Amino acid sequence: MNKVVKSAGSSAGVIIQWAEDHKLETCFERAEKLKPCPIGETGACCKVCHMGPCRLIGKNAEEEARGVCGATLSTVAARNMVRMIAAGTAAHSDHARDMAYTLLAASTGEAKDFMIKDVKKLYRVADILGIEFEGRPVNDVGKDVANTFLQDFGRQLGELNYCKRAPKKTQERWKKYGITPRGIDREVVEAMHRTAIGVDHDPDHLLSHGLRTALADGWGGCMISTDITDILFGTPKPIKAEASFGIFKEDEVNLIVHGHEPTLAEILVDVSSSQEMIDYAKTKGAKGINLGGMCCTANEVLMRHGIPTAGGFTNQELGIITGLIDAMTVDVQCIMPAIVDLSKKFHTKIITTSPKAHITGAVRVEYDEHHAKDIAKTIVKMAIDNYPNRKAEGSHVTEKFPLIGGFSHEYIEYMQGGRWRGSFRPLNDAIMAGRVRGVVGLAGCDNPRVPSTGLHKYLAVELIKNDVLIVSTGCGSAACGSAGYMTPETALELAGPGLREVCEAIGIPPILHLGACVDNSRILTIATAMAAEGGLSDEIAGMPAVGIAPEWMSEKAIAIGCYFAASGVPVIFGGESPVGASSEVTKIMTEVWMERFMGALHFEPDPEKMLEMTLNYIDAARERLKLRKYEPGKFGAERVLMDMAARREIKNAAVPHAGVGGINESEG
Ligand code: SF4
Ligand code: MSK
Repeated sequence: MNKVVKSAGSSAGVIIQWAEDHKLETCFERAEKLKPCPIGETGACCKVCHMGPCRLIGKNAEEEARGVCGATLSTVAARNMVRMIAAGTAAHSDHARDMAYTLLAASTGEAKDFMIKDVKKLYRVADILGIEFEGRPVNDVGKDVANTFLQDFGRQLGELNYCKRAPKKTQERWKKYGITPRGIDREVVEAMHRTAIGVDHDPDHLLSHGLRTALADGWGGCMISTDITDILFGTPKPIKAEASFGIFKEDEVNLIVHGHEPTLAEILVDVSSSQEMIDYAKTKGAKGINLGGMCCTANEVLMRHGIPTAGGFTNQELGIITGLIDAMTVDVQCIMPAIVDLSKKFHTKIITTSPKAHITGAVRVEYDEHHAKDIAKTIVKMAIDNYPNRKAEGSHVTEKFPLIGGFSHEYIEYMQGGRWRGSFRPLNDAIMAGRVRGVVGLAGCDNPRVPSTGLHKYLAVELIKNDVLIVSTGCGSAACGSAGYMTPETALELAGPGLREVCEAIGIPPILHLGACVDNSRILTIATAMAAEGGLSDEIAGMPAVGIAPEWMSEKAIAIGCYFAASGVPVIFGGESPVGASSEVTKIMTEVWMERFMGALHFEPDPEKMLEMTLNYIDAARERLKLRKYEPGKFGAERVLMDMAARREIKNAAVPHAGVGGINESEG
């Protein structure tokens, strides 16, 4: 019998085999043993009250099955979906709330280890928020920005500050269907209220509030988090990094940051590279300190400092099994509690840092932004002190791949024309001419229930072959980076002729790493800029663009999928549908949302069908926009994309910077 492939990552496969040979259990084995409950999997189980749980199953369940209270299958499936959206929104947005408080504390001087690094971004954000900034002290503006964002959480009426960033027509659609979000906390609370026993029972009505909650995530929590992180730590610009397990060093202290929050990790970047700590590491026999990352905390420090990543969600246990991690800090979200027991089989210290999250058996060093540097020093010292305890055992692999990350919305604009002529015109023109067929956001988790990272890899290659430009975030980026796809050379080797020319002219990879999961908000700002640029759709809806999360597992992914659908993007998720038991709910989320918003949320487990659906959506949008029919290798006339030499000519007044892979650095 053929052995089941558990991960499509070559190094991951080696480590999984080593773990099996050494009787170590991982999520891959647990996923095999523990099959999903078929009732819960399709949304047919209700447990919102203690007359249940009610399982709405049977031959004619859709027509006949009722819970003890009389709830139909459609009500139950819709309620389950809305609760997932609420939980995902709460996670991103609670992270954003902490970022707002850090900005406030940095601006008042209470968090002395933080300061506003990107003043230009602060001013841009202040401008959008209608906050006066000219001639004012930077910290005063920072305080006003933080306080204005904080109002978005508790606002009861009106609308979120950032709704106005969306194209006018997109806003009008939200108003027409009553889904403009008011306050983030309000939408989450109302979602929980409506889905409690005996409240909202109409599936469409329920799901509309689900969309309003999801919009509070996308244009609220996620966007606030992205912008404040840029303000505090710098707006990303292209930067070299590496990915996969070969980033661990045999002769240095390996300290890994895992989770989602960037604040402590930023300070750890500083502290771990300080001479004081390097000297201390040497006293313990190490040559230095190697800071690396996992999941989205990794993406945050990769985007701004080029800190290497050991990969996404399903790599966390495998990293420990290398035996090379001396300490792993974990903050919030996507942390498997299993890593604590596993770490005890090696020497690795798991350190929980968030006041909101602890795992029994882990070491606890609680993070407090008012003493960030001292806490970071304690953590780095713990990792160094643990280095001499490292044993030779573990599955050491040395494979790693170079990647280029750091594609913020601001940089993508800059790279299309330089400091003076930056715009989205060249991208829009390339799409109009058929050189770029469309754009796909390839995002979401990796998942042990499929050959992990395999669907990301398959779709990434097939899409770029078909001249589709990919923007990626979260574990989608980790999967592509760990496969070596995030380099400009990939365009030469794998991309279709049109996309290859565009990537060559600008010097970019065909898959642009936009950052962490919260940075999906960057895709919203890019789509808005493309709409404003003209020539395509004048709203997000109708663009030749699709969102895909082929291996999703988190409720956060559901919230993201729904905010894209409500913003006008067709979205395709992998795996079995969590509302599959109800054809009514499935219809609402595909056909009804398509009619109202030109967005949808599909679930499709077959990757080939996902690809087909994606290309069909893109081609249908091209046809609607009356763009040239896409034919590989045949393009219409368009403006010439400026290469480096041409750009230098028009930019002689600008200060030249060192390029990365043919890309100039942004001015800020
Ligand atoms: Fe059952 Fe209704 Fe209670 Fe749900 S709310 S568990 S369907 S009785
Ligand atoms: S970390 S939400 S596994 S993308 Fe953002 Fe990855 Fe999914 Fe977590």
